[in-house]
Amino acid sequence: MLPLKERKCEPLEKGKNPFDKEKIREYMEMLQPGWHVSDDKKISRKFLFENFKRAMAFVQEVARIAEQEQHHPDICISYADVEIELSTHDVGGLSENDFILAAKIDSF
Ligand code: H2B
Repeated sequence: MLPLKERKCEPLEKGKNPFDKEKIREYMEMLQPGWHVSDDKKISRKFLFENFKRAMAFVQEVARIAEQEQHHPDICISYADVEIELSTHDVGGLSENDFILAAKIDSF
């Protein structure tokens, strides 16, 4: 199996099941520390920067990867702090796509 950051997000059919607790645990182990699971439905991580300009450069890079992968995070920017939230709308929870994008963001 390729490392997560080298995999590609794939479109998922609606109605496919989201990851269960066991799958979430397995995939969380492949991410950097700092990611949190909420309600088994989304993962999030806060990134803190020196200033607004650096935070925005990071957000632009996240946006570029998200468009490339066609998998889109929620992004909350508060001055120099950025929170990334990932969840797969098409399955109503977490899928491999969320963890692939998280691993790519971890590897910036
Ligand atoms: N982003 C997220 N976060 N969840 C999705 O289910 C999703 C997406 N679906 N980006 C993608 C687009 C889908 O509409 C396309 C066809 O791949």
